[in-house]
Amino acid sequence: MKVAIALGSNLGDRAQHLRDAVAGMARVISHLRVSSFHETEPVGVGGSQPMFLNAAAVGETTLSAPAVLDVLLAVERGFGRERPYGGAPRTIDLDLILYGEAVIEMPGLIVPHPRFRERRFVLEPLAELAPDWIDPVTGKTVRELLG
Ligand code: PH2
Ligand code: MG
Ligand code: MG
Repeated sequence: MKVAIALGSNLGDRAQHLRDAVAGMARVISHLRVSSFHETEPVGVGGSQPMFLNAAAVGETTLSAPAVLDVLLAVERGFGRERPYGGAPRTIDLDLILYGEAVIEMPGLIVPHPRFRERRFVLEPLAELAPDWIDPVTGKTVRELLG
């Protein structure tokens, strides 16, 4: 199955964190392609936070969506990611955005990611890689969602 992942970091050596996360994901996601890195203002996290470096990655996997999520969380833990509170600055955040054109709702996992349509920091890098991927919920392509 084709998968799309959003990457974000706003703590420490952000570019290195993105590169290391790509290397970690490449062990279970083949044909991995990575967007350019986008420096973005923090969105919706309140207070003052460092700027983010965001990217997107797409590839192929034989894993189920929950198994992909487990890998993403394991890679995050490998960076010593802590979650002191929601929206806290993070060394790395890996979000599963799209899993083919599947719609999945289960405890702890909603795909497509419920907020990706409003997030330019996800759509812009993703559009570099997969502008024609159709969001199964709205029927719009990534390019159309970007507007
Ligand atoms: N991630 C969030 C909330 N806000 N803002 C930017 N610019 N980039 C992010 O990756 C990001 C965010 C929740 O994970
Ligand atoms: Mg996130
Ligand atoms: Mg996350």
